[in-house]
Amino acid sequence: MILNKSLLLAFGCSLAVHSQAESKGSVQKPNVLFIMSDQHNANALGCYGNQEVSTPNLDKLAAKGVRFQNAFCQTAQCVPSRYSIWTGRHARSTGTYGNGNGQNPAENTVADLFKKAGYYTGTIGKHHMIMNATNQNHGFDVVLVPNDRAKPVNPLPYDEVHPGRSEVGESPLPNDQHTCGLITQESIKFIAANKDKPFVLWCSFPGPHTPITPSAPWSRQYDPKKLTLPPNHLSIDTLIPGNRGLLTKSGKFANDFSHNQTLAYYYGLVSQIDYNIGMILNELDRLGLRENTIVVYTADHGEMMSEHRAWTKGMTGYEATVRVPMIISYGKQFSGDRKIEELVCSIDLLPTLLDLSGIEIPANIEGKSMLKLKPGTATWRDYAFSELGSSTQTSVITVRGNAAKYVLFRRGGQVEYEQFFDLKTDPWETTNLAKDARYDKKLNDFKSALNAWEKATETSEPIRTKEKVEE
Ligand SMILES: [Ca+2]
Repeated sequence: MILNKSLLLAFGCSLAVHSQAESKGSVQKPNVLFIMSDQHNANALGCYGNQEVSTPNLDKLAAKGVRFQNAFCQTAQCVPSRYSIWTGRHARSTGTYGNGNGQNPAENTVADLFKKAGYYTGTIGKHHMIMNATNQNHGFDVVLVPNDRAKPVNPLPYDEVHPGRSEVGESPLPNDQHTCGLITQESIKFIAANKDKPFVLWCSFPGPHTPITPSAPWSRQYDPKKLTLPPNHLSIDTLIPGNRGLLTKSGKFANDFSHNQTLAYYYGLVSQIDYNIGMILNELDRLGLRENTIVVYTADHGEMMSEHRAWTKGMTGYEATVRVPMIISYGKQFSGDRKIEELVCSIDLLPTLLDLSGIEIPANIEGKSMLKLKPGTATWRDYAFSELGSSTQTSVITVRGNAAKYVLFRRGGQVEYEQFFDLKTDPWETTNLAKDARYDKKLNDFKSALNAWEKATETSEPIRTKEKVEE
């Protein structure tokens, strides 16, 4: 519900005391519906140009909003990436470098900040954080993690296919008993119960991360024989540190057709998630909340999805893992079926949400409010940084420019291997130009940018934890 000007004038005095956003002369506080999935390759969406996967609801959301063609997560691993999204800060700043690290209760999360501004906050689905009294559940009033834990029936042969050492196959459960459906039902309940308050709902699907187990009919929606593998499917850089581990973690894939079969299930799970997102958005429409709700869709990182023959994520800087889908739909600023080509980061989401809601952006947030992004002007940013691991130990840092990318692998803090890709001529990252003298100058620009970023960015010790976090 949007209040028109005359209503605001008529009730201006009483409204003014209700919220910061209203006191600034804008309308009532917007709700936030933040929908995310896990390990969603940005190429696996219709609205990102894929003609084989079916994502009608996300396509519709993109058509009402804005989609970012070049959005990058700050770490291609669950916990650090999610915590960067929650805090608007890089992993090296929060100290949550990897899935084995805890979180610093002194950090301000999205839920802490919105709760302080009078919002009711919920996280439903995979949050992957340590939730306890010390960190006050990171500011969330409601924490629900529905999970069916069902094993697939007739999975693909495990000795051949086991992305992330998990199974791939059809779930025995229908959608309403599947994790996807359970999260959707709880999300719909949350929205209906809180329709009269400003709320933040973090709705987080654990798929299409492994195990890749869609329900019927989505498990049977795609004919593996008709699916196209990515153009870089056969391109492997055997010199990448950990490349063997990456492939071992994916499965043997001795039979090439296994890639198509896995892709059919992966697309199936993407389509099942899309169906559920459609149900949640329908509920927003039914309750008349759509106009006053900021809707975001993104993922914590990508999935190799058979690019470079791998099925996982991990220690690489490839687009498949660091690039993420990102769609925002709200108001005039984020509408009109627009495609934005500028480099944006997962850490930009929190300051953008705060800005849209009239809440002050804390000074230590490292992302930028996308309200300041003027497409086509050179005022935004030249590089996006992603990092997995600690820079003093084993790590991979990706420096993504607008048309090229530098990837630095370190061991013991020392350079172990480098990649450089000219994304204009080689968007699928098949030719490493790091040793090509013609690119020396350009490569040095990227190294200088990395050096400057490392100097400027706050660095914390890794947060140790004894509490086990499942992947
Ligand atoms: Ca993840």
